[in-house]
Amino acid sequence: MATGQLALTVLMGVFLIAVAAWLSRVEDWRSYAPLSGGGGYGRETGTAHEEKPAGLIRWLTTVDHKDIGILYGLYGTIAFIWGGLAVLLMRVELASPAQDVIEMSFYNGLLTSHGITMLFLFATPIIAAFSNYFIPLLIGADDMAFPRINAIAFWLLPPAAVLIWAGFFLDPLTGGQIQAAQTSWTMYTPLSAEQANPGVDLMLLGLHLSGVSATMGAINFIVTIFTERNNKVNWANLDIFSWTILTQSGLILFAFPLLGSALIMLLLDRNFATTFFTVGGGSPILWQHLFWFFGHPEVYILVLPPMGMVSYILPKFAGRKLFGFKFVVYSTLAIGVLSFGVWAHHMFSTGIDPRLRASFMAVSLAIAIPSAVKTFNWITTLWNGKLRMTAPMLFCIGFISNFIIGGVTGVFLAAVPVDLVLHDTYYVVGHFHYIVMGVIAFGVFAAVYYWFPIYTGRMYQRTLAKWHFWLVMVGTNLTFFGMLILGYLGMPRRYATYDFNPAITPMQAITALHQLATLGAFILAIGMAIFVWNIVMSWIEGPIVEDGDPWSLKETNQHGHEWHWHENRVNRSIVAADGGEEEVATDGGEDE
Ligand code: HEM
Ligand SMILES: [Cu+2]
Repeated sequence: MATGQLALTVLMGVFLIAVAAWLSRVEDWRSYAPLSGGGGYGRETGTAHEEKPAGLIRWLTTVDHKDIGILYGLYGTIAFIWGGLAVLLMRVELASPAQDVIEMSFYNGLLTSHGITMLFLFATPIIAAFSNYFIPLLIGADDMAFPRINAIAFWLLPPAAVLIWAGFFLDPLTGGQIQAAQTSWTMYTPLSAEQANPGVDLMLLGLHLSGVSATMGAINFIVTIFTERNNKVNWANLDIFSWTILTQSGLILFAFPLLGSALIMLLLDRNFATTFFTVGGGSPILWQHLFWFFGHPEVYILVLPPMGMVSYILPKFAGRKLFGFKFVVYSTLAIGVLSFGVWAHHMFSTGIDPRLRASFMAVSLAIAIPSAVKTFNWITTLWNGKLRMTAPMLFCIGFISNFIIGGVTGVFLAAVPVDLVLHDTYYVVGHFHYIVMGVIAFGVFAAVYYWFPIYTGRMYQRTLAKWHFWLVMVGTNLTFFGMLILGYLGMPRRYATYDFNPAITPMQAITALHQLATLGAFILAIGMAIFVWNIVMSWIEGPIVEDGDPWSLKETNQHGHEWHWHENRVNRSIVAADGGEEEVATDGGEDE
């Protein structure tokens, strides 16, 4: 035994030295991608760039930040569809009180997969889609600081998804030996430690991989924003979106490695008889501390960049600069710092020390202050503005109104006595969906429409975009406001069936609210189908944007770096069409 271990240790040492030796021989590992600009302009003129291989090989080997951004976007969209279909099935089951459509264990699998997918495979990557594409353009850099690490970070994600979803595919293949994990996205122990289903292990491994990917991306963004800025871009005039990505990356750096460690500990508990989280040896509460020390910052990891998008886009259609820019930056940093001090508000009902509870309540209420600062800044930016109700603007306004509901319900939950009543009811589900669907997804939609001409060179169909907005806005509020009321009526979350004592709550009210929520979910799904259709069709055959300033931003002096880059590209392709010389792409290095 001892000699075996010794041999293994020596082997590992040799291996590590070999890796180090190899790395030291790889020259220029901090290399740059070829000058970007091959992103597809010139397609219309037939002067495609030679520097990138064509077709599938290009997408498999690309290290261009714009290509990687698009890959992240495609990935996030697929994950959103998967998570959306899962939830539609769940909502169908919940439309009636009895268990009549799907198996309860399947419901639990869907519930787990929906949460994990939406948070780790949709929301995190979809933000990376925008940051990868636009941060270098916004700060006047050629590319990310480490283009290859950027590509590696993305390519860790497809295997992560395969592992996370593996249980669903392997269930029929293995005759039920390996099933989808049924731990819920919080993976609370002892349930998750004791569930003897290899599907859980596969999911934990996939989750670990997705965390490694996010951490690699975060390091890349921090280095890029610190070292690759064009010399005209200093900290004082760094745009608000880059500020939020910088803060987000800082949060990822502290939060995700912790999740990774906790996942490893859980895997060890499951497979190697350690006792970190067991009832006898360790403590299930330890899991909750570790999980939520990651989990609460995670929600700000997801919400800060969309806040940055809205802070960036809203002023463009309000015709005036963002009100109190500095305070929007400060509030971003304040939320970033505070978010690490509130995790135990998810644990008020676990029996932790009441003094601890009180201090966590205080910090949680304090976080409302920087959040309110942001909200008032957005509203003040709108005030007396010359509003243009384009699709991105509609989504920005929807974002703010949903954020107010999501935020205020959160303040309620931060109060210990209120939380003790509402914990683990649908009120919680309603609260966080106002944020994840009504805020995070809305910010993303605003950004998709706002930047559409840049990454496609075309314009989307505006009428369809407005249909998308109204369906999603109505669907979100119908579904999740219904859930807030369900929570007040005492409906617990995570159940596939329900039954109530009429003396407490009439069954008809519960059923009707569930049906309302199901209706809302389907309205949402129709809106999303229109969105995907619009994006795909407009990408293929939308009208080509030949204007360097399609949103008329020059009028209000808000033509940012990325549009400058776009304008250069448009001009270049016009020159090329004339048979003239092509200039070298400079990625919008100059100021506007
Ligand atoms: C598209 C419309 C959506 C609908 C109709 C919807 C609906 C639901 C429902 C019914 C549940 C299960 C509640 C329960 O039984 O306890 C749930 C859970 C969850 N959803 Fe969504 N959802 C949507 C979008 C999203 C998005 C965009 C995200 C993330 C970005 C998300 C993240 C989550 C998470 C993390 C959970 C698990 C929460 C927990 O158990 O702690 N959802 N959702
Ligand atoms: Cu929290």
